[in-house]
Amino acid sequence: MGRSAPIYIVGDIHGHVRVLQRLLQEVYLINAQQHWTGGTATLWLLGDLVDRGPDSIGVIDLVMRLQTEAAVVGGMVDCLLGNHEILMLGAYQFGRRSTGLSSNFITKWRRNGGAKADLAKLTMQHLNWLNERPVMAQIDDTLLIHADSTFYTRYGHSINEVNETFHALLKRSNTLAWEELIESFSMRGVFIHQYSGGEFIDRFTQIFGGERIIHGHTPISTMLGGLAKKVTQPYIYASGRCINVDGGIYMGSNGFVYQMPISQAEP
Ligand SMILES: [Mn+2]
Repeated sequence: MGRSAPIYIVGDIHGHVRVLQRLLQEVYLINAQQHWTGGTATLWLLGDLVDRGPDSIGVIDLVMRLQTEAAVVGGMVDCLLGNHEILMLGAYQFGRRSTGLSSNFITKWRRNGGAKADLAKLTMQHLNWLNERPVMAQIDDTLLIHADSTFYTRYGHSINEVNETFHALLKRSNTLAWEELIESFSMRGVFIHQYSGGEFIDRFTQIFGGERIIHGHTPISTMLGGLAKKVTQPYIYASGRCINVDGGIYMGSNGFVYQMPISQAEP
């Protein structure tokens, strides 16, 4: 069975709720009142909803509500966890505690664009919702991840295993494990590496399945040079096997929504 409803992918929003509203309106997934009008469409956000921008909690609220509204009409909205969700959750849970190996959790988060007022706005609903989000997903032959990094393999060798390991870790108060996760989740740029990128893509897709990878995390202008403002579309590289959807909204890009092409393969 081929899928018929369109699938949309959105990269790192980083607190820019008005940009997200505009982007979703432009592809008719929401109306001017910010309600879901996408019908049975699927919308995936690839993480880093929060930090650096003006209204992180507003972004979470919007995505949570759209998830509920979409489900009612047979659509689907979901979001992967990015490193900034983990940074914020760590700051919330551990505050100024430190493992002694590096700065405490609040300082680390603030240094990465965390806004202190957001911690007080986080409700149990937000926390429970964030704690349940996946870190990896697959659509047809395409893997969805936040970071252009292979660190995911440290947490499991299947999508389910990685998601379950993350969820178990987030429930524990093991500050060392959290710190290690935050450190390794900040790595980037593996798949575009001039000599070894292709090999990393091969190994990654051999382990997790799929033919290609869609990721965010590394603004396209950081990857290619130039101004974020000029970035208006995904960056497809590694002979089409990698698609970077991080427009660099917090650096001044207007952002974009990536619509996945309909798969030609019939199972
Ligand atoms: Mn990130």
